[in-house]
Amino acid sequence: MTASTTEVPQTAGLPRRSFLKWSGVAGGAAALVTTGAHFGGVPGVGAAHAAVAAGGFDVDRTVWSSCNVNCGSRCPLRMQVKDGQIVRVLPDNTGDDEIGTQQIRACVRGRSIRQRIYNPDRLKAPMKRVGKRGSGEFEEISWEQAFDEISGTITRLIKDYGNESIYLNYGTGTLGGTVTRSWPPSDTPVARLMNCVGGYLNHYGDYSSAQIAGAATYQYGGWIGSNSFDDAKNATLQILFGNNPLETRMSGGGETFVTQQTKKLHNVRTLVIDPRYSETALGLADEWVALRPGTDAALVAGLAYVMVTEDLHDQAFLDTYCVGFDEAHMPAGIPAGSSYKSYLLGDGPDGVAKTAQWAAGITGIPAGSIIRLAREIGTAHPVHITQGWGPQRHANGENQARAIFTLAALTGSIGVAGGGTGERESSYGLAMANPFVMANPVETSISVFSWTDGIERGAEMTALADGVRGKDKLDVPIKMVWQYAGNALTNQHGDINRTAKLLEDDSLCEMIVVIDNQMTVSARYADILLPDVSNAEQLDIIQQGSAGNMGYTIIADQVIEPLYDCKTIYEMCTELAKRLGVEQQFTEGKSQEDWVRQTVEESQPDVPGLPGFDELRELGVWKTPNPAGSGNIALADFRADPVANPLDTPSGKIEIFSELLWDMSKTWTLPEGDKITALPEYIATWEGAEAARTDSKHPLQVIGHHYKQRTHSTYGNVAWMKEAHPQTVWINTLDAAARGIANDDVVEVFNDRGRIRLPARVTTRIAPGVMSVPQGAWYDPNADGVDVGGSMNTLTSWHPSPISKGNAQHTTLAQVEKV
Ligand SMILES: Nc1nc2c(c(=O)[nH]1)N[C@H]1C(S)=C(S)[C@@H](COP(=O)(O)OP(=O)(O)OC[C@H]3O[C@@H](n4cnc5c(=O)[nH]c(N)nc54)[C@H](O)[C@@H]3O)O[C@H]1N2
Ligand SMILES: Nc1nc2c(c(=O)[nH]1)N[C@H]1C(S)=C(S)[C@@H](COP(=O)(O)OP(=O)(O)OC[C@H]3O[C@@H](n4cnc5c(=O)[nH]c(N)nc54)[C@H](O)[C@@H]3O)O[C@H]1N2
Ligand code: SF4
Ligand SMILES: [Mo]
Repeated sequence: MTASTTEVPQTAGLPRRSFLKWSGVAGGAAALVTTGAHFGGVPGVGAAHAAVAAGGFDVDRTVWSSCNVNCGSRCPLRMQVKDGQIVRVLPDNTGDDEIGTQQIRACVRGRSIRQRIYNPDRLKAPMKRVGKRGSGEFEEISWEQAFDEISGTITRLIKDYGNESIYLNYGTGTLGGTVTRSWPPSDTPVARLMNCVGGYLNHYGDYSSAQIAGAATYQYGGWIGSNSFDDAKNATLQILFGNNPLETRMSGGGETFVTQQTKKLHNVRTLVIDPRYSETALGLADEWVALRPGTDAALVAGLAYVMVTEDLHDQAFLDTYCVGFDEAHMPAGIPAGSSYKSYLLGDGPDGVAKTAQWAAGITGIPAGSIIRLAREIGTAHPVHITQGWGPQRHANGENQARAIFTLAALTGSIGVAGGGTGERESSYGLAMANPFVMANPVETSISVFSWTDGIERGAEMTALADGVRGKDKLDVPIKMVWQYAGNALTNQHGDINRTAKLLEDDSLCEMIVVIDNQMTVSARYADILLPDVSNAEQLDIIQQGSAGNMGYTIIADQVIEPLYDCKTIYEMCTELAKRLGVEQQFTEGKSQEDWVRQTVEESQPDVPGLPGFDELRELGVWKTPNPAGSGNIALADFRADPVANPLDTPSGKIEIFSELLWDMSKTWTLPEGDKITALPEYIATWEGAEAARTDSKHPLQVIGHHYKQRTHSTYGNVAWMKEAHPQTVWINTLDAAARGIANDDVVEVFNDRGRIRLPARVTTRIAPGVMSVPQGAWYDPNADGVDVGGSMNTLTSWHPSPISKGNAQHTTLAQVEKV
């Protein structure tokens, strides 16, 4: 494939989702009606400064705070203080146990937050690197010196290289905050500071959902979500593809409660399609369908072949609402044999019929099961289909996601109650304002996953080869990285050993500023390390809580004084703004509390019933049910009238064949073996299921599921959590037996990029040929370079996905041996 001057399609832009990162948020503010009720609640218990003795503890006061990490929930926490110290953490006690009015009970992590706040790893004073970068050698410096050095470097870099040389790295440690918010970059205090001095190099996409966001853009014209989980009660069949709400949405504010209750009350038959027998398979599934990672598009093709040849698909739906299913519904000028039906029947360029036997050979699911499942799916209506983000965090992730959307189209269940689009479930959230955000004068952005390329070879990166947006190419490499509340500088990015080596060379990236409150893996790579307070040490508003059919907001008050010599991010950015001559622009003369008050005031018109700041502060958490009633139905308006409510695709319809991708497949330059296809075809990739069978050195696929011990790396240094949920590698009994590995044996998992050491969990809960290393453990190389922390990213690579240039971190091959 060759590069040409064709423009990057506009639709390639990640559609700006509402503030809620975790779900396609239902509707807008306009139709919102609310009861304005604060559900239940014991008067006085929530009051910020009331003296409360609870559970026999003698405490001075109970203060509403929160857990703001990036786990898909946002939990209110009631922190009890005695003599200036948090002595006890209690969950939400407002509401009841009904869907839509439930208590937002914190999970085990939030309840152990004291061990994070008072952790021995807490950063205590500003520090400057003295040894080689990454050596972990620092000396304490004054705040004055830290601010002077950072502002001096920013001024020099802007003069020498321009604002595009300064990058804000991904970080979601305070995703729930508003003034303290750490992602998206545009909404952070660091961005506000940089915008006052000309802007910064932005990123698009995120480590969570880069590929599915790209997929949704081409197939649906943007991020539309699927029906909410409580709507599954209206289905005859529920299917979850790599969707694990019982572990990844763990609180009463998450989907754990909604999915469990819906299943309990309505008992709709449920399939979980996942290489692992996940917590969700355990808790919800009537049938677990175990497949090889990265093969969902092959499974869908096998199912679709049976449905189409047995006439079990919804032809009328496909004719009316879709482009590209069959030859009669193709864009003009596309060669014959390019439709999805032709692909299925073997009438396309590859000449291969996608029979159940064909799919069985790729997915590892028996052909008989595929035929049975196809008949079940084809005769059930409506079918509630959602996918998590496991299927798309792969080298062929865009096609994985699009294939699952296509299955939803074949069932004709899109836009109806009990159906779904095949995207991730949506949930209801409040339309809150965020007055703190300022526009970035720089329009250039790179994919979230390509910042290491930006350091290594930034000026060579182009739109058509690397997905640079806003410009044909980057002019300068990245010279400075801000890492605020993130561990993606190493631990959460691909290939830690390679990343560490890149960062060690301080002639490339000249300045790294890390702002965290723990001595994390990424913090070791800082030139200047700034100790932030924890959220218990400052006031903020947690805007976008959302649980199924309930939206909520939390005023997280200051519980204790800042520990050690820590400062708030607002104070840090204000001091830097002062030195850069933009203090007035940055603060507008306002305090942090002023910004929180303004956020409430500006939100009130769009969130009817939202109390004022002072009342909210007393209430702590304020909840309101979805005014539209139970169950959000994605694309209901499109289903009702596709002409009046077209999608944002070029055709206005669901594009099973995407002409934009067709053009990209001819104009983009891709690494050898990578492929962009106009149809949601199965693509065998580097380090994929088929590569495993021919790679004698590294014959096992490894995924890194999201684990209850941690939220990524956060809480990874909390003793209670490590004890309750230890780090282990999941290995199938057959693979373990073949290698003489018994349960609890210490093993090493390795490939050419690295080696990790951890105990084995030998289990039939994972498919043969597959391992899983829960992602987020803290990288900890010993003298031999073996990572005894057991971090998944010691094994992953930098190789991005073809369309979104996203992180394909679940696509990894390795071998395992007993130590
Ligand atoms: N192999 C593999 N890698 C993955 C994934 C995967 O599935 N597999 N998942 C990816 C995904 S989906 C994501 S979202 C990313 C997440 O990557 P990150 O956004 O980097 O998430 P965390 O590791 O939780 O890092 C959050 C950081 O914020 C810090 N923090 C917490 N509270 C505060 C605070 O109040 N102030 C400050 N300044 N800092 C604070 C924490 O100490 C921690 O260092 O990881 C990605 N990496
Ligand atoms: N406890 C906890 N909760 C979290 C997080 C956390 O770290 N800990 N992280 C939060 C964040 S930021 C995010 S983005 C979400 C992540 O949410 P997800 O991305 O959905 O989580 P994963 O665990 O990566 O994947 C979900 C499931 O997909 C399966 N899977 C992997 N590959 C495939 C495949 O090819 N096909 C199919 N069908 N299934 C596959 C995995 O085994 C897993 O059970 O979770 C959030 N919630
Ligand atoms: S980690 Fe998530 S679910 Fe658990 S307490 Fe924190 S916000 Fe709630
Ligand atoms: Mo994520």
